[in-house]
Amino acid sequence: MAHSLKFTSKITTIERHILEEQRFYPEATGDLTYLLYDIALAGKIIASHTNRAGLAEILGQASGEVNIQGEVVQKMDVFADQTMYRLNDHTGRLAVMASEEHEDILPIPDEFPKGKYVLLFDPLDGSSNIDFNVSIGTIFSIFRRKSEGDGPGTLEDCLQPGRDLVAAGYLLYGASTMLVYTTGHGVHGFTLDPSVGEFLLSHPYIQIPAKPKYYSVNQGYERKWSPGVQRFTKYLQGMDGDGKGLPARYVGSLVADFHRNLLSGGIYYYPGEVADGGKLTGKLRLMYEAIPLAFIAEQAGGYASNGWINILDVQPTELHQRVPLFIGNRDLVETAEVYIRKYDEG
Ligand code: AHM
Ligand code: MG
Repeated sequence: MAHSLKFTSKITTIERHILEEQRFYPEATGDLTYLLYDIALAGKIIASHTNRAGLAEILGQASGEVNIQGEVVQKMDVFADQTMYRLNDHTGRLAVMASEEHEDILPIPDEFPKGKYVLLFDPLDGSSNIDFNVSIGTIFSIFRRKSEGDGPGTLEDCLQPGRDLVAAGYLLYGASTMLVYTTGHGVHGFTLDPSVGEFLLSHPYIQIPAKPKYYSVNQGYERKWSPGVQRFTKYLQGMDGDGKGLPARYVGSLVADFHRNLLSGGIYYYPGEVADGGKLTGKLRLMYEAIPLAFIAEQAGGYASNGWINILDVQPTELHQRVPLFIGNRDLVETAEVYIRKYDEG
């Protein structure tokens, strides 16, 4: 008997998807397309390493995990950092890069041409989870260079507000590896099929569900929070105002916590703590963590704030600037802002 050819959906690889998105930019040269391919490839390479985490010690030399100089296998975060850099330093698409692992900007080596884009990345986020086989991720942001000409990119090229993002995304190394990205035309998620080595479109046009399911915060630090944040947390727990009472989920890897809330609805927050001089500072990095995820949240119908204003409107002043972050369903993040405005000093 002939089988039915009425398949319900087409299979789309990330390559095809990125190429198809190029139609939004009739003037496109293909540079952004190839840059995104290279990031997807970096993700596959990093995933193939994170999959083997913990094996290096027991397999040792037999697995080739000791390099030619006899040095012990690289730490996973160093490997991820170098993979992102080495895949992108010579392609002629970038003016400059910056990584959460390095204090200063990462110039493109003299011998390679400089391009029109700027790449910022957190190579392996969730570092405290690496040793425990808990999900971790890579986060990236792409800007257009601001400096004129085709010389080396500058620090100013890197310090751009989220509003100027061209693309942003993350790789999540979880039960499966996923790549989620946006170029400002919706958020799309791909799942890696490890047997064929392809990212396949699994979550087109992600929108945060209107009804939130979880709140995510490290409640162990509650004593350090401002009155507004403490009170907002009570609201989420159903103990203040009209809050309904949400269950909590907290992985401690931003990508994993963000991704779950993106698909289930909810809010993640890492509030500021009162530091020296009474100033509130957050833990998360504006450039490497908050800005790219804020762009994705907004594209998925959500919102990200530092408690006072939209993260995408914060003007960066330093590469490693830290910021309080509230991100997820728009109404929950706006409610956090209301509490902070009402109970905290400006
Ligand atoms: P990292 O860049 O050193 O990994 O720190 C960022 C991580 C986030 O992934 C996570 O949301 C947060 O730090 C967890 O911090 P804490 O352990 O204080 O809850
Ligand atoms: Mg990080």
